[in-house]
Amino acid sequence: MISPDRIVSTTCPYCGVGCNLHLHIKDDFIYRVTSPHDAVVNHGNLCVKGRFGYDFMYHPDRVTTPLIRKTPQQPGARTQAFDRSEWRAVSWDEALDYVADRLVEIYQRDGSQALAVYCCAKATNEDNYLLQKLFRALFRTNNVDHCTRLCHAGSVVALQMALGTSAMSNTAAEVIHSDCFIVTGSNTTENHPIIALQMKEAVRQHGAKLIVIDPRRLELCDFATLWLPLKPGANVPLFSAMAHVIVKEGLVDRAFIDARTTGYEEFARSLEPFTPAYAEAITGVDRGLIIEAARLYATARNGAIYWGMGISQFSNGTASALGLIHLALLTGHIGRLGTGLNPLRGQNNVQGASDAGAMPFHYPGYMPVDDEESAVKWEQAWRIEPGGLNRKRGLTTTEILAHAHPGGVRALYIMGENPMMTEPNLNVTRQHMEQLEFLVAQDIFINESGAYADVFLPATSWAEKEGTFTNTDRRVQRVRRAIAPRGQARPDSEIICDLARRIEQRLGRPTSAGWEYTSPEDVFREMAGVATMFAGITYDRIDQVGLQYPVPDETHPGTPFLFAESFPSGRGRFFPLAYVPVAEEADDEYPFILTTGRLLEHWHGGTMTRHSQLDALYPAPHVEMHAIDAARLAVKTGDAVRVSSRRGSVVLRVEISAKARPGVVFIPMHFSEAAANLLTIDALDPQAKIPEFKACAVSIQIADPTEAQQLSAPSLRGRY
Ligand SMILES: Nc1nc2c(c(=O)[nH]1)N[C@H]1C(S)=C(S)[C@@H](COP(=O)(O)OP(=O)(O)OC[C@H]3O[C@@H](n4cnc5c(=O)[nH]c(N)nc54)[C@H](O)[C@@H]3O)O[C@H]1N2
Ligand SMILES: Nc1nc2c(c(=O)[nH]1)N[C@H]1C(S)=C(S)[C@@H](COP(=O)(O)OP(=O)(O)OC[C@H]3O[C@@H](n4cnc5c(=O)[nH]c(N)nc54)[C@H](O)[C@@H]3O)O[C@H]1N2
Ligand code: SF4
Ligand SMILES: [Mo]
Repeated sequence: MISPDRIVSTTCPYCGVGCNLHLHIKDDFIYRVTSPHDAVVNHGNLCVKGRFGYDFMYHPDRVTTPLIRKTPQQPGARTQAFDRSEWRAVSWDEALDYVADRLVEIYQRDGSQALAVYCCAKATNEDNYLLQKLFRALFRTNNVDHCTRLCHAGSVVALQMALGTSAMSNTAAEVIHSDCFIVTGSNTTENHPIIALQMKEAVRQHGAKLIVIDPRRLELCDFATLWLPLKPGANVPLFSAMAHVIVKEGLVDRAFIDARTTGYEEFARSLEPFTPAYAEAITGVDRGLIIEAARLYATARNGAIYWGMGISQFSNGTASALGLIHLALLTGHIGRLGTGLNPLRGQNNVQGASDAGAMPFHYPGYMPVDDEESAVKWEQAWRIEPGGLNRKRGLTTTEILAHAHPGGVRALYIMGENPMMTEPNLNVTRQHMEQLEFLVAQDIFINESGAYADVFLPATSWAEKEGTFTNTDRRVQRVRRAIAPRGQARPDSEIICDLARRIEQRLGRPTSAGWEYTSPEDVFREMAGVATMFAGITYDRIDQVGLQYPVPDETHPGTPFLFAESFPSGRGRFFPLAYVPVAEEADDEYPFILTTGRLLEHWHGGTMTRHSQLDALYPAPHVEMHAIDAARLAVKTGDAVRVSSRRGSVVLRVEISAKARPGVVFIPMHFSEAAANLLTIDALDPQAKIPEFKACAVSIQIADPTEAQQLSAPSLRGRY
């Protein structure tokens, strides 16, 4: 048994649950990860990623020196370079001077709109705050966004419309205080595993009733009272039919509706067509189940709703989320312990990156960029001349690449994202990437997007830097430097400040915005000085246990659940909804619906987990399908097939799965050798601009023997 030199307490770098990790260190090397039993969020439990997924930082492919491409890249003829021989190792000075020169040149030639930045939901609040500040304060652009656009954008817009705020209303662990809860569009067991444990405990120990609404037969269905297997994309008619039943059977909370909401009468009238029979015809869910689910949730003492990507990642994602919000407003299941509207946030710090202003429509603290008073506050904080900040909303991630053409976006700065794996319709995304004039990647690895870059800036991983992450419960928690940075890698915040000073010098505005910080805490203090929801949070106060914002002052204990008295918008608002089908339905040519998503062992584009020992647990992609479909195609588990959509095609092996339903196949998004996003459609939700990752039409053929030979040997996990 090794005895550690030290044990460092920090927060998991993978998902939004935000588990507390203890990193065991010997000779400046992390050899083991555990979690203490008194950890507030996870009570000592960790999933396989938290426990074993940290080792990517030691992988030989990790880049720890700044790099510049040997062959200068031209717009239209940009190529991918993964091989280190195509790059030149350079000093930090050379790399940062080069980046500053090129960005300033493009800014002075083409103006603010020619620059854009992708921030990073893996990086800290402080990192994201600084990067959005750099682009807003120096380049005067709001073309600032991050992967939240591909994630809960539909939920965020819907919650803003209905309640005036967008974070999870309650703490996930409060599920043990619910007597009925709905889990919909969330494969919680694989994607928020520790919250799934708490959900199962709520069912087993506390007798709560679980309603799962999901096209796939998820592991949570084993614990559910009801499972409603709907057709992908049919959320609106299903939730509206539940609302219809609640209204018709008089199960509404009339006192709550009168006191706390607006628009009920018109909304109730709009539900007329959404009868259970109509919903059954569209969703494929038995009307009896719809009625039962509505009654169970409405008559609960404390009902809660948890949801994920199966709600938001549709061209009707905003309407889908509104459909859920209506259920809570009708029944008053909000504003109390064990109730609430809970969009489970995905990345370790997607909540924090959004809070810190890494979005095109608002500054840190959700202060709108087009609101004069907000802009003035940040001009003062950043010591910028009055009227200096851009009042125009910026482009979203999905729009930034689409604007990569002369006269549009010319330079893109990507801190820790991977659009060439994670945006829809990759063949088109690739054409956009090729059109950029200048591309910077700041990451740990050269991922599929960084491979297109002109410059690579090596960042440290989460274990080599200080800062904070904000989990799905709005809990701001500490991240600590446990080991020295590998090679010349530097924390994101240091890279950004060093670059900002060089840009300021070139723009002739020396130190106006202030880029000299003594520590990440200093950065947090600056943000909390204006973004008042953090005003009472100090590093001292969150040294042991994080605090849930809003924390308005230093004596405030934090806010486990929101809306006890009112909503930020005053009254909660109902919005009559129409059913808009998915952009591409199955037909004779493309007879299957493809839905995409995640596996327990892997993370998004795979950059971290495929450089980790986790890869051995699930080394190759599969397309999951129902036994009936497999029989129809005359394939069995392990056979190689070609899956094609109107946009692209991939070759991978079949897995006949008990989770699948006939006509709907599932491909995980993690594997570059069969990238799901070569197939997906780039239809967007008109309000939230989120792509329709969860449904498109595909055909499936048995692969050529030569194609099949190129695949790695069949390997199956078969546990969930
Ligand atoms: N292991 C692992 N964990 C992760 C991640 C990861 O990459 N790997 N990523 C993190 C991130 S950023 C996020 S956002 C979360 C995402 O976590 P989830 O939201 O659980 O993500 P998905 O796997 O995309 O699954 C969404 C579910 O939606 C269902 N679905 C599809 N269509 C519909 C529909 O029309 N209606 C309904 N109601 N459901 C539908 C799918 O069957 C699936 O079960 O996970 C986080 N956790
Ligand atoms: N088909 C399909 N596509 C999807 C989805 C889907 O369900 N289906 N889901 C969407 C969703 S919900 C999301 S959130 C997006 C995720 O999309 P992305 O954010 O683009 O994906 P990741 O693979 O998580 O990229 C994270 C990158 O950050 C790097 N990194 C890690 N830590 C640090 C750090 O501290 N500093 C820096 N600088 N870099 C770091 C990693 O090496 C990696 O390259 O994908 C979306 N795409
Ligand atoms: S549940 Fe999420 S935060 Fe917890 S160990 Fe797993 S990946 Fe990390
Ligand atoms: Mo996400």
